[in-house]
Amino acid sequence: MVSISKGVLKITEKTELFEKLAKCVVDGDEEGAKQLAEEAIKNGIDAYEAIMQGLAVGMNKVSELYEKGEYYVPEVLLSASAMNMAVEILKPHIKIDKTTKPIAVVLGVVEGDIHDIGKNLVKIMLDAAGYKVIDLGKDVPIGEFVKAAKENGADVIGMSALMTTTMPGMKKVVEQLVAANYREKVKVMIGGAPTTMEYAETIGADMWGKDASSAVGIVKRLTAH
Ligand code: B1M
Repeated sequence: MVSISKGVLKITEKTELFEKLAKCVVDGDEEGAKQLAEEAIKNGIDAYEAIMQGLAVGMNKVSELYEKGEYYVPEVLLSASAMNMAVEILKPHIKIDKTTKPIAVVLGVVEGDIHDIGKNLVKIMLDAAGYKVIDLGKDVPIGEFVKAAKENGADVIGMSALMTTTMPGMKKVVEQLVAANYREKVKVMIGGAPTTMEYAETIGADMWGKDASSAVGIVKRLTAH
């Protein structure tokens, strides 16, 4: 655990704090992550910077370890929980421009699919970045995406699928958007282990997200005017 005095930190101390935040996520250290998030606030560190340069860096490392087979689902869940707890402390301190309408993202796992670990990470990252996330959860009926997008005036629909058998649900959502004359009003981002950019293009989605961190940059690009 770091011990940091109150006040403005030097760049090296700030870097050290970010590295420790990242390590807490990798280690699934919930208490450590919470304590460091509080230290960051006390020391006037920008909350969004602490999330992106600390917590998110740790989560990306966790994804790498999972892909290499060095981490399993329980470790990923613990890391996500550590990240989530720290985000909850940092989130109220994120500087958001309240004069403009927040960008709204409807997010969910497509029908027939209950794998929501990745989607929840995407939610954490989008939340942290200040987007308004309408989380439809998992196993979301196809029609719910279009309905929720219309009801909330969403800028982006984000869909996740983890099975080759449920991926076609994403195509159906895009088809429903076209049928409802709503395709021009909303951007579509997809993600999940079996999906690819090529698949996104095939089904008429706008973008594919490799991981939770890249989802933030994608929403930013898709909604830039
Ligand atoms: Co299941 N499962 N599972 N499973 N499961 C897979 C997906 C599978 C590949 C395992 C295998 O056979 N090797 C296989 C699917 C095969 C196929 O494609 N057809 C499979 C199967 C078959 C099943 C069941 C059918 C098993 C059964 O009951 N016979 C059943 C399905 C039930 C259903 O959905 N209807 C089932 C059940 C389960 C559990 C409940 C036990 C559990 C899910 C718990 C939960 O999610 N709450 C589970 C798990 C954990 C897995 C594996 C092991 C791990 C998935 C995961 O969480 N990855 C998985 C095997 C594997 O992937 N190696 C497997 C970690 C997560 C962080 O990664 O979700 O890819 P991921 O998300 C990443 C990126 O993809 C990206 O960001 C995330 C973070 O960086 N991303 C986005 C994700 N969504 C995004 C959206 C975006 C942008 C980026 O924009 C919108």
